This record gives sequence, C-alpha cells and structure tokens, in this order.
Amino acid sequence: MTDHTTARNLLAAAGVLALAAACSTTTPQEEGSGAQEPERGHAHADDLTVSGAWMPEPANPEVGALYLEIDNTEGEDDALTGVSTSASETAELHTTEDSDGGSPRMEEVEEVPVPAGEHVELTSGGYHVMVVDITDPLTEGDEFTADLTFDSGTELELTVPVEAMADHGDGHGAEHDGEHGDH
Ligand SMILES: [Cu+2]
Repeated sequence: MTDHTTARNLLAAAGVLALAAACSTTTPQEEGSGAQEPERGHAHADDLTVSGAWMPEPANPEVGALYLEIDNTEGEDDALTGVSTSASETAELHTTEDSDGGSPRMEEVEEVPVPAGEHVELTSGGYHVMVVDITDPLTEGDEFTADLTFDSGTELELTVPVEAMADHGDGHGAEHDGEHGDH
C-alpha cells in the first residue's frame, strides 16, 4: 500500500514542521532585561581585594553605612585604617557591640583587622564604614567614590552604588538614626 505509507510520511513531515514553527515563536524576547542590578564597588591592589561595596539608601540623610568585603591573600596581617569618600568630609570605622540587654551599640575603632588569608565582611551588625555629615542626600541610583587606606600602605579606590534599603531589609539605617542623631 504505497499510498498509505506516503500519506503517513507526509503527516510526519507536517508534524516536524509544526514543531519547528512552534519553537521559532517561543524564542525569548530581550525586552525587560534592561533593569540590571547596579554593579557593586570593587578594587584590587597588591594582595588585597575589595568587593561588594554598597550603601543602603540612608534613612537619615546625613549618615550612611558603607558595606564591603575584603580578601587578604597575602601572608601578612593587614588592617583597614582609613576611609574617605566623595560624599562627605568624614567617614569613620565602626564596630557593633552588644550592649547589656539593649539594642546593639556602635563604636568608632582605629582600624578593622584584615588577617592574612582571611575574608572580612563589613556589614550590618559588625564592622562597617560610617559616612557622616553627608553634604547632598544620597538616594538609590547615586554613586560616590571611596578611598580605602590599609596599614600596609595599600590604597584602593572604588565606586560605591547606593541601593534601596527595602531590598535588603536589615533595618540598619534606623539604628543609625538613633546613634548619630545629635551630630
Ligand atoms: Cu555605625
């Protein structure tokens, strides 16, 4: 039955064509992928790498916390000893201490240790950089420059994006409202 076989082959071929057509119409569209996360600040010099630098949009317009991560791949201990930014005249190194039964309290420190071979995170609830007396309020989408100085003499410059606090929900800005209220 030649006719029957031919008909079946035609049907099969039609099926393949239909599949191919279906595939070509489901090609992902590029639109909508333009809203990228801002790239967080990073820099590398000598054996120090800083990455993930960002600031949550400050709740108090004069005070913002700068978070970042530092990797020390050298065989010697180092320490972050100073920070200056384009956002204000003053930036402090802070640590967060548990106070007796109260909310965490922030204290200024001379340096943030970056021991040999260690990965150090400056983040909410721990060490962080406090940018105080911000001249022009920083809002989501803004950027500023931060210069970091280390005990070893290494200096790193990075660009820090300001991101929405709501995305991260750590409430750190509220803590700082109280802490730095009388500046
Ligand atoms: Cu602080």
